[in-house]
Amino acid sequence: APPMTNTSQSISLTRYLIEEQREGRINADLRLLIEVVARACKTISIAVGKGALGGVLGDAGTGNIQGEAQKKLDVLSNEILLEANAWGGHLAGLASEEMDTSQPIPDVYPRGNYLLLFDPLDGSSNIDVNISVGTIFSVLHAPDGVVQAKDEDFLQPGTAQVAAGYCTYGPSTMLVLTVGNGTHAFTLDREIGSFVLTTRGMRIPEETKEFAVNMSNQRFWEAPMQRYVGDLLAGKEGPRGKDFNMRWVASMVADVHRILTRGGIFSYPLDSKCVAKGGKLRLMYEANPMSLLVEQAGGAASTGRQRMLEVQPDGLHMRVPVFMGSKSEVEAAVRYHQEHDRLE
Ligand code: P6P
Repeated sequence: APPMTNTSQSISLTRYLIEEQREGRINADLRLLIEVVARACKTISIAVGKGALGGVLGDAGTGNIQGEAQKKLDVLSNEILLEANAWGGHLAGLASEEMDTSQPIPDVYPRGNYLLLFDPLDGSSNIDVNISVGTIFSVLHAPDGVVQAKDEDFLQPGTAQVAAGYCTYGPSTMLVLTVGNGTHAFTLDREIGSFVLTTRGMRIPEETKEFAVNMSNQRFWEAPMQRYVGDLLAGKEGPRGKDFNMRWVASMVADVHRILTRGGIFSYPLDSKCVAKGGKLRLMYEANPMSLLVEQAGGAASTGRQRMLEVQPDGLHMRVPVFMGSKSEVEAAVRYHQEHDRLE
């Protein structure tokens, strides 16, 4: 790739996507779909950035299928993404964390053969305390001949994703994207209003000394997770032979972005509070898109017992345990689970 010497050399998201299309990795429809999602993320970024001045903080007074109270910005972000993608002409259906079932494309609009899934504003409990939140999205092909998708058309494993990405609304607004040819980061240039390529080919270091987990759940974890984290905390004198640091933003996009940038392992394991539901985080529009981004950056992603991208979904809102990040650390965490299961 040409060196980015100055802004006249900078590569916009549009130019990056045109280059991918020219090399035959994506078609015009998928390019358009990604551009529409990116534009919606810019609108969400502006709304999120207004904070208390935008009159959109606080609860919406409604709940979603997860039984979670919705923030006004959850609902607003969901509406922005629905509106932006309904008329685009490249979709056979849409699914969102905020909606019980997938949404058909209104009859007045043309159809395409892509399916878009998203978590419009993940980590929204952090909104009211001004901590980074993000939008996560995943793109699948609709099954052949399907022009009005039903829920079951979305139930494809993560390996079937043709694109995945997130937008993190932090000190800067960044779009991180893969179309299956590496993971790349774009930073929003607010003056010209476009995403500029700032890291081509993100790589997660194979080793790490940093783990991300909500430690307050420790007494609820299953045995292999107790042992794994206990050994991390034992540090240099323990079986891992090195000291570890911990970070937990409680905003998956912020935690995973840090890990894509400097390494680490993110985990939201099974615990006795969420085991009945299969885990806390959702497969289709959280774990799968993040897992594709992480694998494309040389990392690994697992449920603790299975490669995340090979999980066969049984529902739009299916939950899974999550381990993702530095390859050798994820493999270590998986080994604790495998040893436990072998002895059981
Ligand atoms: P906890 C946010 O609600 C979220 O879905 C993820 O973004 C985040 O990683 C996790 O839940 C935080 O969960 O139990 O620590 O609040």
